[in-house]
Amino acid sequence: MIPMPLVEALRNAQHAVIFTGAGVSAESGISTFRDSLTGLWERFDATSLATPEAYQADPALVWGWYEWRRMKVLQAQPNPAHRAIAALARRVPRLTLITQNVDDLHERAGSTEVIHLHGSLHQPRCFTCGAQPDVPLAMPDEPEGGRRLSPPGCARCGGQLRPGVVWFGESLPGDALEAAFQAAQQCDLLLSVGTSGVVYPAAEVPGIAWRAGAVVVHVNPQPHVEHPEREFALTGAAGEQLPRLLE
Ligand code: BJW
Ligand code: ZN
Repeated sequence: MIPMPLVEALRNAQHAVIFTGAGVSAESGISTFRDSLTGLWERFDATSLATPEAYQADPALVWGWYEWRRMKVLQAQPNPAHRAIAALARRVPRLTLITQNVDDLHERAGSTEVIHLHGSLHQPRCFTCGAQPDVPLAMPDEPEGGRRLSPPGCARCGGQLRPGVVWFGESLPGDALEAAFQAAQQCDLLLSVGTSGVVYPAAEVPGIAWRAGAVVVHVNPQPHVEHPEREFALTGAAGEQLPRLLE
């Protein structure tokens, strides 16, 4: 059963925010970061792969790992959770979709104007001059974790391309962060879907909405609810829970 106050909040919502993390893509076969055994940071060392220092120390290791991840995303399909989110946007007067994910599965499910707080696997850029050329995927099939692969050179400045994601210690894109915080401040309902909420500043988004008076809902097999009076949990997989909101 969906809790009655949540049904009411959905029915009355004028501006809903959906804030997603890796869990929304889990049912598409894309690994989360911190789930035990399967999470990327359980199997791979984040400091050797997801920092600017790691890229500078060993660009081929980092580029090859991210190209493996890009390949996994290109082979995956949106799941019922991505599709339910796209459908919800047609039901509420205004919906802002904010994702921490670097995949493009929301867009492929039909969502538009997605705010990507942590960049995209699909938009590499030059480490030196910031140019964003199209880079065809080099490999149709790769071993788990990818293989060392030298990053392509930049046609404009001769520098090296890097994955277009936000690594630890890097600033988030300012326009995206500003738009996300503003939407959280203004919304009356926020659904936080499939995120552990441990990575800042993105993790501030649900709290901003809650403090501004919004109803906050966590869709997660292991939800974390702090303020039960205006915060709810839909406990379970996003691909099962989100379609129920459309019934
Ligand atoms: C399901 C499910 C299903 C499973 N259905 N649900 C304050 C204190 C301490 C440290 C910091 C701080 N402020 C900033 C920092 C440093 C750092 C940080 O936050 N560290 C924390 C880990 C402590 N932040 C940064 O460095 C950020 N930059 C920054 O702050 O700049 C300012 C600055 C500059 C200079 C110096 C210092 C500060 C940048 C953070 C960038 C994060 N990047 C990553 C990698 C992106 C590239 C890549 O993809 O490789 O982003 S880390 C990784 O975590 C990725 C994700 O977007 C992010 C969040 O993870 P997410 O999505 O929540 O996934 P999981 O795995 O954690 O959770 C999955 C959830 O799904 C779980 O809850 C499951 O239960 C659930 N689930 N199956 C629904 N079927
Ligand atoms: Zn360049």
